[in-house]
Amino acid sequence: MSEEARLVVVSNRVAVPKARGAAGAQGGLAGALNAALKDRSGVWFGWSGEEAEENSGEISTQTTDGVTTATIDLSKRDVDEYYNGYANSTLWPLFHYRLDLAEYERETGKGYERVNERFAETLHPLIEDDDIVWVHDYHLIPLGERLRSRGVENRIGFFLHIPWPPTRLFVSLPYHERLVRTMLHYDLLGFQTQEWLDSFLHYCRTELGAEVDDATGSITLEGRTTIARAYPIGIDWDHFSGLKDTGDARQAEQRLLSSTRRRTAMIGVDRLDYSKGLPERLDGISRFFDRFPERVRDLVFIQIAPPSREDVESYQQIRALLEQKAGQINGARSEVDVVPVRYVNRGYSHAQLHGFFRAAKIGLVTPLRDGMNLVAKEYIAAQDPEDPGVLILSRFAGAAAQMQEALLVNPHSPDDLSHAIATALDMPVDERRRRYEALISTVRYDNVQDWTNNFLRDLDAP
Ligand code: ADQ
Repeated sequence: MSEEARLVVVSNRVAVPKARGAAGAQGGLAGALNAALKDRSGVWFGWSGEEAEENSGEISTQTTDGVTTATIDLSKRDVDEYYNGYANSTLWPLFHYRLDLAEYERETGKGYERVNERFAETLHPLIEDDDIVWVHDYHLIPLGERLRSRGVENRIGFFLHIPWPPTRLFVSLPYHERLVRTMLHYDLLGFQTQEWLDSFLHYCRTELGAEVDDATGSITLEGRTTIARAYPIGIDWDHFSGLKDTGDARQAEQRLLSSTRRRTAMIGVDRLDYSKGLPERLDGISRFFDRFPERVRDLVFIQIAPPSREDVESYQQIRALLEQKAGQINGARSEVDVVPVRYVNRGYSHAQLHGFFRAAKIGLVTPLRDGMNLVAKEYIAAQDPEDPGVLILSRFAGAAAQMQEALLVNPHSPDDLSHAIATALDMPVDERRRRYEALISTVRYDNVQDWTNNFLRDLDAP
């Protein structure tokens, strides 16, 4: 592989590779990127996650197993404006169709541009002539253009992990045109699904007047051509399915089974984020128990949701709302020996999640909007092929395009959710197996290694 170009990956945060022998211990995306970086003796550049008194310009590097990570600290102001501000209070809600939550502040927009400029300035000297550069996600949209302005002519690709909103929503962003024009400095743009790609191409055609070829994804504006394509991300199948035989997975499975006894466990696993549809999910469960009060003895719902982005106000609100709704269901429906909803505010390892998924005969993945959603794929990967559970999946998750054999629902409709839960609870094993077999093949073969290889193949050779 040595004749391949060296790879430089850039993302907001960097997953420092585990020491030799423990490489399998890290999850999906980080593991796949590290594998690609290792093949190509690459560098992974990003924010350390630390706040410094002031920007020193210092890069901290570490090389493990042939992969070099290079990180910088950010000042408190940078973190507030770039990360909590523009990335997570403007772009994230807007790209998840939540205009009601999107904040448009001049200062945070400037902070976003300033940090992207700093990334470019610090990264530039690390890039060698033949390297290819792969930039990730909404935090770093303008980075490619910033590098170009410093004379970087290498091939640079960008992958967006979240949805791209319809043009009519996107134009509510001040300076939307400026942001998209920066994207046309990349050689290759990757989106999770055809739907997000179509929205992006529509914007380029109608708002920028670019020449767009839908068949090839080529976008030409002012003499520059960029290719945009859909690359649906998958899970690290070998790693995740291999967790089945670990002590942690077995223990977690037993723990859940013994605590639910004859009741069917239904599970949700999400970061605590308003895009994941958690309050709406609880409304659906509440509707189910209103309709079938006696089934409180058949079903227990376990929601695992560790807090995220706690410095952003909308994230504090969602947490309070969820606690309130879980409390209401339990207050109305509990018996001395039965509590219908268990809400766990912490994260677990992938091995433990594997065990919980396998013990739960229903997986509830109901985001209001999601770029892809890997939990849906992990849930399927963890099932027992002889006695698989049923996946209830939001039609608004990117994953729904590939996972049509799940029970697809509208996550905004309590009736739809309640009906799907009843269907899943009573689904005969033959039908469960039939759906599982269709789903497992996409989860297994459209995996994260495939995704990395497809993107890098197109970035390597136009
Ligand atoms: P996320 O919004 O973080 O990612 P998702 O794809 O569902 O969403 O999860 C990523 C990983 O986090 C999964 O491996 C999952 O197991 C883990 N995780 C989630 N909740 C957890 C919990 N409670 N405890 C422990 N681990 C948990 C963004 C986009 C997605 C896209 C991914 C990858 O929003 O749409 O699928 O990037 O591109």
